[in-house]
Amino acid sequence: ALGQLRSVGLIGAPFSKGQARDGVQLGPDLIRTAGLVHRLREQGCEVKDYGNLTFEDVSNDEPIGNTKSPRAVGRANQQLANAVQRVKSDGHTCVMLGGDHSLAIGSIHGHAACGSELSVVWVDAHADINTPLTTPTGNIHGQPMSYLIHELHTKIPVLPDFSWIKPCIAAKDIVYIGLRDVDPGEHYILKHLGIKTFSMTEVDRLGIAKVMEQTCDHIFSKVKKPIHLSYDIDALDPSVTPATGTPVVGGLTYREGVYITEHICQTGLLSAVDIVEVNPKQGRTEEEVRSTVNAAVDLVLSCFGRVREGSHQNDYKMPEP
Ligand code: 6HN
Ligand code: MN
Ligand code: MN
Ligand code: MN
Repeated sequence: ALGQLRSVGLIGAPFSKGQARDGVQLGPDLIRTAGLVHRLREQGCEVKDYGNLTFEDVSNDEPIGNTKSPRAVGRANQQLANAVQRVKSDGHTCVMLGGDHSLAIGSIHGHAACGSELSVVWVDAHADINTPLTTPTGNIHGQPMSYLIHELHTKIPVLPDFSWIKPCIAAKDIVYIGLRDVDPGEHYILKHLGIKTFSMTEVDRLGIAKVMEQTCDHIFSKVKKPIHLSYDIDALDPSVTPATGTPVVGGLTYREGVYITEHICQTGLLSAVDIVEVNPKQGRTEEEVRSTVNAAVDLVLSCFGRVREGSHQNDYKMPEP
């Protein structure tokens, strides 16, 4: 049957300063143009579109150590955190369309500010858990998790416009799926904190169904916390979603990617979703962009009740001859 009527609050965050490639700020409008709101309503969801945030240019945003554009990233995420908190207090499941993955700082922070402890399911080729001191690139989209985890608090140096950020996630409440490009410092952190990870090796070994069973076993071990799903489109294989800034071969198939969102939907605990790193300027053809954006739309739809077996409304009337 069609999904329980769920209300979705949509926020666009056209932000790109967490990394160097132009174009990722075009993600929110592209995903909307592909019909996201209409298709969510068609499948029985109520949708309130809160529109796009607007981010002011930050002048003299000099790197701190290696870390680039800290002030722009700090301010954009503070705005986003406030917006997500509002969407959640209005009673919606929040969908944040990025933009680059540095936006997870504000999205998760704003979600956590609503009170209850969260589980985070992070679907990505990358772990995005570098600190400003372990980052090999200086790009903050490779760092968001490090600012949010209680256990890493003492490893984070002071950055301008980051002082509002308070760690809000416990290492035991995080599950990673899809990893295949993890930096040495990140690997140390993941092992040292005992964070649950399903790299592509585990996806190969177990299959996606067991990965999702074990993901849920892990995050439901004690109390059932609301789930924050942070979905980097580069988790999928570049043959499916090539229009992204840091593609890595050997990724999730379209079917595995959608299975993850179908399963998370079924838990009934999905409370916020990020869809990030869609970058049309990284597509070499129209078709590459189309395929990437369609996958992003389909992932959101299956977060909110779309199932591949098909569905019908409770009052469906069979046409009589
Ligand atoms: N993403 N680990 C690399 C870095 O720069 O820290 C890549 C990060 C990619 C981030 O795709 O959201
Ligand atoms: Mn990634
Ligand atoms: Mn489950
Ligand atoms: Mn990412």
